[in-house]
Amino acid sequence: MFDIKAVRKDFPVLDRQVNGKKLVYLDSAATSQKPLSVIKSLTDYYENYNANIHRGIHTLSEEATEAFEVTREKLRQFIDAAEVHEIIFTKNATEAINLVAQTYGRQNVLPGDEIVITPMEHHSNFVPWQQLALEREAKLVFLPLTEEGEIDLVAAEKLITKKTRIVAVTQMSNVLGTINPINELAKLAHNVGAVILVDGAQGVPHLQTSVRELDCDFLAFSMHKLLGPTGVGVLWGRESLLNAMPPYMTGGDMINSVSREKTTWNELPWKFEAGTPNIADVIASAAAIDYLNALGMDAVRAHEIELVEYAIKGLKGLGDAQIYGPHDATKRGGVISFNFKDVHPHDVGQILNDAGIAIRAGHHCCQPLMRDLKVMGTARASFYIYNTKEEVDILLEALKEADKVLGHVACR
Ligand code: 7TS
Repeated sequence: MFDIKAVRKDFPVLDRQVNGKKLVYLDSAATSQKPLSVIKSLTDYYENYNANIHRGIHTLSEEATEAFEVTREKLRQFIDAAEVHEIIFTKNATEAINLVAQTYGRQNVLPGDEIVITPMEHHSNFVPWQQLALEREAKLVFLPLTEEGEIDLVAAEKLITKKTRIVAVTQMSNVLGTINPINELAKLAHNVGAVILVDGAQGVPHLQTSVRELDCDFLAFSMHKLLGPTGVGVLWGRESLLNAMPPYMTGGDMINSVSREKTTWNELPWKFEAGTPNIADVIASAAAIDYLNALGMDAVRAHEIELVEYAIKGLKGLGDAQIYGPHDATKRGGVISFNFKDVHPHDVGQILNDAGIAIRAGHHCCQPLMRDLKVMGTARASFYIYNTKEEVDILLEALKEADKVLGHVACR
């Protein structure tokens, strides 16, 4: 475990007040807060070596290029990829998934083929596959969930068939918190000759992730959810697959040679990085990875389990809260979606905001799942390394108040 007081000191925003109360930030699943080292890395780049990369032969450009590529190598190690050129920078997880759908997907999915997803996917790992299926006259197949909000593996075995080309699944649900059995799904996909894309937007920030152990084919995530700046997404893919895929966007940097008649593509990873990338934010992402490595991902996970266990117990103690997803903290990540019967989650969110508590309320970009759960939305508290049990207590106290304000009658 780590020293939580020392961790909190590294996040300046945690000192601020909201509505006259000390901020309790419980919305890290939307975006995490950033430590000083990340913020300083950004200003250091702009103050000392701002230059475009991969082109100039001047010192500033060389320094920026080196720092940019250092992040790529750190990411390779962080997710245990075999090759550094398998790491592609995008602007977010959404773009990384779209890249695969529009290149690998278009190339490999034919009429009558099937794309397998789950009902718990974020729209980012849902709409691109739905649109691809419509375009290719392919079928979108949904793996059913159990009552507890876990993927039904027995059903999955029957639904992943020779017709399946792609299985696209989240590593961790941003609503239910469920941690999915990627390894088992990868086996099922590979047994029928399909590939598996893992949406790691929620998983990678919280779980020690090895693409070799998961045995997946693509992994997509966003740095802004793991202490990094906004505007940096990561796509990891197997070298052989990336090499066989056409480019996603064309233009500068991604070419090898251009003539009036013809263009040839640059090698990996640059084939997929057209134009000037998000240099500053990629460079500062290295500080985010260093920060998590220093804490240790095992400790990050242990801290999260402790908080989730504590919060679920507390929420159950309130009596009126319906909690979605598995209740066992070891089977889920640090997001807890809940509802007070009949009370609109936005009202819960508003009252909590008055108490300085930031949660998210709504459909969480998972409208099909909301329909399955038969709710219009949920309130969602999500935790990260800087959250404490005291903050969970503040949340629980504020919910008790909300219960009074919103009327007990509505909650029964
Ligand atoms: N996949 C999952 C599982 C997510 O939770 C999110 C963002 C994304 C993909 C998309 O990430 P982006 O960086 O490309 O936007 N999830 C949320 C959320 O739960 N609240 O705000 C954003």
